[in-house]
Amino acid sequence: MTPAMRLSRPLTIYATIVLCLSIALLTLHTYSPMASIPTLSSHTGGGGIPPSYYNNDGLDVPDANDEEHVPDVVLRANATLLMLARNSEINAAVLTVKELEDQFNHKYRYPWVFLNEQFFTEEFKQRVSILTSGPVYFEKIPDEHWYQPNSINEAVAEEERRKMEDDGVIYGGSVSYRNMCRYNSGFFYRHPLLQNFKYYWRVEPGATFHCDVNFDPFVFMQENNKVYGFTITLYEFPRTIESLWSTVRDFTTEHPEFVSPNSAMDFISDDEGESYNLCHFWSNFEIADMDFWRGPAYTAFFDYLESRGGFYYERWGDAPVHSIAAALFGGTDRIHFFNEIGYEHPPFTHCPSSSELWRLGRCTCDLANNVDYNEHSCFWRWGRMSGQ
Ligand SMILES: Nc1nc2c(ncn2[C@@H]2O[C@H](COP(=O)(O)OP(=O)(O)OP(=O)(O)O)[C@@H](O)[C@H]2O)c(=O)[nH]1
Ligand SMILES: [Mg+2]
Repeated sequence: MTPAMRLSRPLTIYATIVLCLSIALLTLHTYSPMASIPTLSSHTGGGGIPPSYYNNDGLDVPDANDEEHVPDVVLRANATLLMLARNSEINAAVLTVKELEDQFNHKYRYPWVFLNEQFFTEEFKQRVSILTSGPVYFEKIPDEHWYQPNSINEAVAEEERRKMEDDGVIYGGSVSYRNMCRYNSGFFYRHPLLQNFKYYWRVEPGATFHCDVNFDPFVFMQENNKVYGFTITLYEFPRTIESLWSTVRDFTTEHPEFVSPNSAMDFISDDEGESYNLCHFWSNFEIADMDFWRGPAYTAFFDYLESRGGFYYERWGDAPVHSIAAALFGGTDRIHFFNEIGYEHPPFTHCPSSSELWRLGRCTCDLANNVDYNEHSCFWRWGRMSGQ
């Protein structure tokens, strides 16, 4: 061995160790979701969930049969998961419940509330109850909250349904769909059981959750004073809401005091309120504050809408009704886009727009299949306004 070789040997060993360590670190970064949490904020763009909200100290998964092992989980927000469903939707319901339990709720164990205008069957209750990690309630909706009120002239309503059906409007001829839209607009949060809760996450049978949710969205809502959270934005069918915007304008003219100085008017109107651009948050996913719906602005607003009868004479949906109210009375700062939550309600999917979030959430959606950036979505308006 030459002196030069003797000198270079420790250097070679040192270089090899550094190389191996680098490869190990790179591999760890690539395959361990938790490894990237501290750097998350730099990858999520403006307005994402800050790293401090993530449950990154390992998941303390409860075993339903192990009474002694009570995981260190604290219910930190007054919130519930909420599903309106028919007994006939049991197969779709259990798939969605299991998915959300596996991806989110087994770590947080929030209650579930199931609502139905009929009594839930024993089969429904049993098949759902084996999946849930927290308390579960199966509630019948009071009749007076669900069915078409006597104030509606049924002959007029029937004629309008017939015309809408002739025009090929989806659910145009359906009374039960209208009951559902009106219920979701103005009644669910009045259910006696829901008086105990402030926040809810609306979940529909058949919806798909594509990513692990390793943070508590309710705590995020609470700590950031948010009233409404969404994942997907779309355009409404104009034929279903022909007089909704003029009704909104009449209401805000009578009650300017309810309109937030920071209103999200630019999301719902392209001409400063003259007309509605049909944009709405797709309400089959909602994480929201029921005290906002119970508050003076929305209560007066819903009563006003109800007095015009448009839930039955037209086919006003809860999505535009909630969205317009959140935009005008809540305002931009109180509405949150949950980019992290991969969500699908056929035919549309929201997949997190950053590959970092997609990897962290172990998402099953295709990054390239994201409704946010196609022509069906209003998201660009939200992005422009909110910086998200
Ligand atoms: N109990 C009950 N739930 C209903 C009724 N109609 C709709 N729902 C529920 O209300 C929610 C919305 O109804 P959907 O039929 O999914 O309406 P949609 O999402 O606008 O339409 P789709 O594109 O067909 O899904 C779902 O959670 C349904 O389970 C009903 O008559 N009774
Ligand atoms: Mg649906």
